[in-house]
Amino acid sequence: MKGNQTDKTERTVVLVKPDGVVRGLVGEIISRFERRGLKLIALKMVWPTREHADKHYPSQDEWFSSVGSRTVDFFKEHGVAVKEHFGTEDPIEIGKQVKGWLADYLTRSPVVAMVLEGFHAIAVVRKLTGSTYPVEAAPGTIRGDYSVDTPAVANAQKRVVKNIVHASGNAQEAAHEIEHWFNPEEIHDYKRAEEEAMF
Ligand code: 3AN
Repeated sequence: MKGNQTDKTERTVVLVKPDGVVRGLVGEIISRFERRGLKLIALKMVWPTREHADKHYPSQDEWFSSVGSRTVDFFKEHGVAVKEHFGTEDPIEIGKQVKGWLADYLTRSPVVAMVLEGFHAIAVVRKLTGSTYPVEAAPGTIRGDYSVDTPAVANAQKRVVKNIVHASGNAQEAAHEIEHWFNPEEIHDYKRAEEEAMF
């Protein structure tokens, strides 16, 4: 154990996506993580290539299926046939279409990539970020405070749901994303002033 680090100390990646950057929300977003007590240990602005954007997201059927199933459930709940938008009801095929839109979308403008460190950081950041579809995200979360975008509109326009930020979904994604966006020397180790007081 080093300082206040324990086995519950985690690192996670947040991207401010093109909609967050062009709407001028970068400072607001970073400050929400900072004030919660998460430590910013890496930060950069990058204009991703299509290939870099594509490799950010998993290509396993499990991930496609999870993105697709959530989409199917959303349309069922709202009484709209998912086939109207995607031409299929297969969650894996739907997930693949969404991934294509995502990779295109991430190349639209620079994104801001960061690594945050803290106790249970992956789950804490996901809570601050809010549900995937802003229309369903709780007030007080980033997505719930700054957007009402919905698949009902996004998919009719054949585009991603613009939900301002990406946050690693689990430890495996976090490990991949840290390596994907940062070199080891771009990640910093320092002590925050209030660490003594908080823990
Ligand atoms: P999260 O970003 O909350 O982890 P995932 O991993 O299920 O959500 O989805 C990845 C991204 O795909 C989301 N952030 C969102 O931008 C986009 N997305 C998910 N479902 C749809 C959909 N039905 N239509 C358009 N974009 C979607």
